Amino acid sequence: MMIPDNVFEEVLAPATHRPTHTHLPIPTVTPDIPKVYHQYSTDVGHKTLWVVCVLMGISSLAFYAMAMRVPVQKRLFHIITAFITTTAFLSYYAMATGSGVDFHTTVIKESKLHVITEVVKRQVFWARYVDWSLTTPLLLLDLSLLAGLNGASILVLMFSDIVMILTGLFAAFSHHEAQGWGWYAFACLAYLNIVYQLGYKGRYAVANKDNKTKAFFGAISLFTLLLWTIYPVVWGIADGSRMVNVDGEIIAYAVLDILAKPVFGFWLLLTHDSMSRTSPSIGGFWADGLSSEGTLRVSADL
Ligand code: RET
Repeated sequence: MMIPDNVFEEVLAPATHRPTHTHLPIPTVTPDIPKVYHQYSTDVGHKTLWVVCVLMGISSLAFYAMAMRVPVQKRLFHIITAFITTTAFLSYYAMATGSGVDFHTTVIKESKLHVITEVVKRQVFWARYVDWSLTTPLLLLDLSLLAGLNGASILVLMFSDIVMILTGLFAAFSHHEAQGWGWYAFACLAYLNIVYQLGYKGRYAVANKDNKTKAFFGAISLFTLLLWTIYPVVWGIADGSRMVNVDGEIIAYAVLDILAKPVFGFWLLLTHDSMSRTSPSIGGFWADGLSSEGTLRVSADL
């Protein structure tokens, strides 16, 4: 899209903001006509979206190829990780081709007089939130399985994660600033619970594993938590306070997404493959399907 960022436009105050009660005294402070700012992405943002789309596609192909090279019993991490980058590929394709994006209007009022001083119409790429609501639980699942976290903690992690992303989406589309920061606070609380579950419960669970797995989980979970903490910071300065323009936001999320998905994925799968003797093997339904389980039960009865 070649529309310049921060296009400035002055409009007449909407009818609802013009005084209608003629019997009232003439106000001593005449409200200014609100200014409308448009914040769009430009060619730089558009190209960045395409670059990330291609990188996510290539990584997905590499992860599927890596999955095929290991026996099905050892493929769980490969499949989860390939699904993560495939979802990101689809979401970046949507954003690069102009889908999954909408305009969000924020009305800024002068605090005491409640007079509208500014109206900002900014592009919000909601496809990101669809992507994150699918991929962040999968990223956490990768880490939970690596640590050997119990089912209850995994469920709590998944729920907190979905709450974090959905409240983040509500924050992005809030009607006014205070409401938006309220949603943001809920999302941050959910994120703190993720940090607790992964950082505390995860470390506790991995303590029963071998030294290599312990060290690897320590490193990759720290990398993940540090990286994930940057997302709400970017949100705060981009969508939240609009200090960073839309291109800056696209570039920041692009770097973070590449680190959080393809880099994380290659690190996880290459290390997992190199530890193949100690990594868990999943048999039963995962490897053999339902029919062979039935056969086993019949023969066991005889
Ligand atoms: C939001 C805004 C509201 C507050 C918080 C957020 C956290 C988002 C996170 C996203 C992680 C995304 C990843 C994507 C990978 O491609 C929703 C930005 C806390 C942690 C890892």
